[in-house]
Amino acid sequence: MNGLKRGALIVVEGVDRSGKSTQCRKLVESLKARNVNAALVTFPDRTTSTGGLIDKYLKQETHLCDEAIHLMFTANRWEKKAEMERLLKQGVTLVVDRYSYSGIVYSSVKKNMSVKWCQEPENGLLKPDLVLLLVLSEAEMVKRPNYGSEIYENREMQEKVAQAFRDLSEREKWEVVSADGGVEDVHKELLDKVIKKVSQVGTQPLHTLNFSS
Ligand code: T5A
Ligand code: NA
Repeated sequence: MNGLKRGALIVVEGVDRSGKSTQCRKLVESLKARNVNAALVTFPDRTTSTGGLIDKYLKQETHLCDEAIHLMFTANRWEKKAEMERLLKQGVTLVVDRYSYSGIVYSSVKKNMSVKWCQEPENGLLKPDLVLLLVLSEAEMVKRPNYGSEIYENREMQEKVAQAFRDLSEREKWEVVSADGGVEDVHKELLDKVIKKVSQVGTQPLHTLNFSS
């Protein structure tokens, strides 16, 4: 490296309606207000060619078999890898709304695909410096605006996803943050962790994901 400090790759994960998009937007705003160069990245990115197909699948306007949609979500991340790497190396901190972990968790709870099979195509994508898991309690989950009509927006699926995220967070030692508080309380907790990480990454090299089991 040329001594230029790179940006941090920050990922926010959690079940549907845990407040990820709200929090990611606020994190970018607060970082910018502190003169930290930051940008928002969202997965799935519904604006790309694979994203258009994913959007139709989620809205149940088209059908794809489980394996095919899994690979579409992964391809949607691969499409953005080069741009993300370029921005990080230019010193831009990326706040990422869902990433490979959503890909692995939502697909593998369907049971017909093993975790190992789901992980494989994610290997080689950029490895986050920090993963923040938003955890929503049962009591709070029922208070959030109703699920919409997208394909995974049902209680049974979300409970399986919540459990899979909890298991993964223990194994990978993520930062777990309660999503039950008000928007500002959750934001403050996340921002503290993000600012600490941004100041730590400095000139550290970027790594890639390497799931092995
Ligand atoms: N998926 C995704 C895969 O299967 N594989 C993959 O690889 C990827 C990347 C769409 C689906 O795709 C699946 C997972 C999903 O099922 P999406 O586009 O991220 O993924 O989903 P969205 O519908 O856009 O977002 P979510 O449903 O996940 O919601 P968020 O972003 O967690 O929540 P947010 O911020 O939009 O807030 C939801 C509501 O709650 C309120 C908000 O105002 C909003 O109304 N709210 C709060 N209310 C009270 N207290 C708080 N603290 C609140 N924070 C937010
Ligand atoms: Na969202």
